Amino acid sequence: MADREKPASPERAKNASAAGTVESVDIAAGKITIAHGPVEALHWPAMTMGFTASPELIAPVEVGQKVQFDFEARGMTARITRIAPAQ
Ligand SMILES: [Cu+2]
Repeated sequence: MADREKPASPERAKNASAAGTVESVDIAAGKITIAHGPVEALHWPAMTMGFTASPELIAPVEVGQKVQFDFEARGMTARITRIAPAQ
């Protein structure tokens, strides 16, 4: 993701949805890496990036799985709030 200067005040969380393929998942650490498509709501291009998520949320997720997910982005940090296999 592009480098940006750290804002003086915390950025507001923005909610968005995306679809992608799971590249790696670390349930214990609550981290998942997804190669996702463009996120128009945030003006993000397609990319591979790490997200945080509760271990319970990502426990059923498997590497290589195609998923659809919702997340909350705060600057460069994004936390998944819902994730499900892509239909
Ligand atoms: Cu991204």
